[in-house]
Amino acid sequence: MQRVLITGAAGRIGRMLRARMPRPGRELRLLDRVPVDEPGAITADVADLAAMVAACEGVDAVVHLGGISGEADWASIRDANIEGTYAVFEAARRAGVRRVVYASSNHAVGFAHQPHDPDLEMPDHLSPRPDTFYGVSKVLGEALGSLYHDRHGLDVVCLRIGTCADEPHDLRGLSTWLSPDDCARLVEAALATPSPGFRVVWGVSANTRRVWSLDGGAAIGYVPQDDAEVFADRTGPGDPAKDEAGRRYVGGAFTL
Ligand code: 15L
Repeated sequence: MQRVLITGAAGRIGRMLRARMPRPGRELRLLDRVPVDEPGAITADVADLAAMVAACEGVDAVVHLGGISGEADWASIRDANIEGTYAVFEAARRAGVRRVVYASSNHAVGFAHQPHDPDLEMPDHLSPRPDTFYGVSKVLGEALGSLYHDRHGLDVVCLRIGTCADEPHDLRGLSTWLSPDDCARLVEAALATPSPGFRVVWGVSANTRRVWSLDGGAAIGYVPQDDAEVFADRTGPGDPAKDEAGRRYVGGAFTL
């Protein structure tokens, strides 16, 4: 039996994965700070180390989605995302969990310039250039992953997720979209790939307008199937400042 703990199971991506990850021979252990309406689900704050150690008992891998998924004041980001991600890695170590798949974000590098030439793809592991306190928390989460790999031998795959939604909502999203099905494919690849060590991988679909590389994903066996271009007809220009930010920077409107 493979046991996978999903933190943030009640959130947007958590709900997408809960619908796509069940399979024979796998137990999904769901955790969120708000109750999840599933048998055996755990209600706990990811920053509660004792609760996280208990939740990690007997687990093979953690998919860590929990925390705040956008910009907020520093204290909130610190408590939920930084303390929470520390507690997840430390609990995984104490409980002997071998692998953590960490939902990082493109906002860890949000102020990186998008290439002018769409043939020049951006590599997976760009140096940190956060666009918000939220982005800073994702940089710190990746740094914790690197530390827990180097010092304690955990396998850690950090996914710099783009726009994970049922469909893109603006022009930037035609490039940055990660479909729910591709999100599940990416997480499955991160769970299945043998001995990944520490890696940072873009989370993006096979979008025609994509400028983020799929090489890191390919290296762990991720084969995206979806392309945001099918939504292009109904995705026109929006707020000009936001569209321009999306053309200019990885993080789009988060940089404004
Ligand atoms: C993220 O990291 C956010 O969680 C999500 O709400 C989107 O804003 C997404 O990035 C994006 O960049 O589109």
